[in-house]
Amino acid sequence: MTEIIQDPLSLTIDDDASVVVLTGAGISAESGLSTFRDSDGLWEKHRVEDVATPEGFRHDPELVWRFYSSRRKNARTCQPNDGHKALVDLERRLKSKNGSFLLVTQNIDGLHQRAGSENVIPIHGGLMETRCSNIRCEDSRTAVYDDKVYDDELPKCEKCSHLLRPNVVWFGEMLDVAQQREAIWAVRKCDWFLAIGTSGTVYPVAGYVQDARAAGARTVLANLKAADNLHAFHSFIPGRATDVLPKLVATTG
Ligand code: BJW
Ligand code: ZN
Repeated sequence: MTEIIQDPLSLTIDDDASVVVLTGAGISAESGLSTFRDSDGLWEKHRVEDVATPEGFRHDPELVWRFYSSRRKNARTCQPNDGHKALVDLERRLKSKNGSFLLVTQNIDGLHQRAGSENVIPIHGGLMETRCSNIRCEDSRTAVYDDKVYDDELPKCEKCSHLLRPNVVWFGEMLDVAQQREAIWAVRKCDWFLAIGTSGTVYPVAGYVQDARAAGARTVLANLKAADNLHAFHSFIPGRATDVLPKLVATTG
């Protein structure tokens, strides 16, 4: 049974705790970015297969680049919110005592990094990064910063002349092995595992809560509504990230 907690102030995360936070699109919603699976979310306006799979990119790269170009435009105008900032405060407090902090984010928007979070793994890639789409080209393994929008002429690799692609992880693609290893390592030895603003539908990260719990962590979901993997958490704090997180961080003792 998952316990429902209405008052985040009732939880105390000790200063010397080891904390892993997993965030999803919900934490950036109040910065003005769309989530995927809520009503009016990105998957209501676009078919996942068309814009977030390697097959979709092969079939219609212009469409995929329009999708990510439009998200680049939106992300440029957005600012980190009080939820992002509360996680920066938590990281600083834990690190200044004897605690540890790792933020694994599924978000590609870069808002955690812009807010000042330091120990961040962007496990689904980066919106403002581009790499070669040809897996035989060495530039397919090195992403470069790129905030340009491509509405008509698509970018090509200088080395092999194949199309460049956004440096994001699409369905059916492997996550970065080193990032996955680092995340799982931390998940298996943390005291607290906090998932924030994520529907718990996308694997492998939706399974991290089970690994954390099996290893003895206290597992907490802070989300607007129940996630698909709610049953795996000890506790659920319903609410908006900007309301819940500043209170959760304030209880660090
Ligand atoms: C608020 C709020 C507020 C709103 N405050 N909260 C095991 C079982 C079944 C399938 C698989 C499995 N293992 C792997 C798979 C296949 C697949 C998968 O998971 N499929 C499932 C959907 C069934 N996974 C993969 O393919 C992954 N690769 C992989 O595992 O490789 C090996 C392999 C391949 C194939 C088969 C088997 C193994 C890759 C996954 C890549 C996901 N990519 C995307 C798009 C790219 C990035 C981008 O364009 O941004 O990543 S999909 C999309 O979903 C995006 C997100 O990062 C991800 C998660 O979404 P998120 O963040 O949870 O958003 P929402 O919208 O779903 O939820 C937001 C929540 O916030 C909601 O609940 C709101 O209520 C809440 N909220 N406002 C707090 N203010
Ligand atoms: Zn190339």
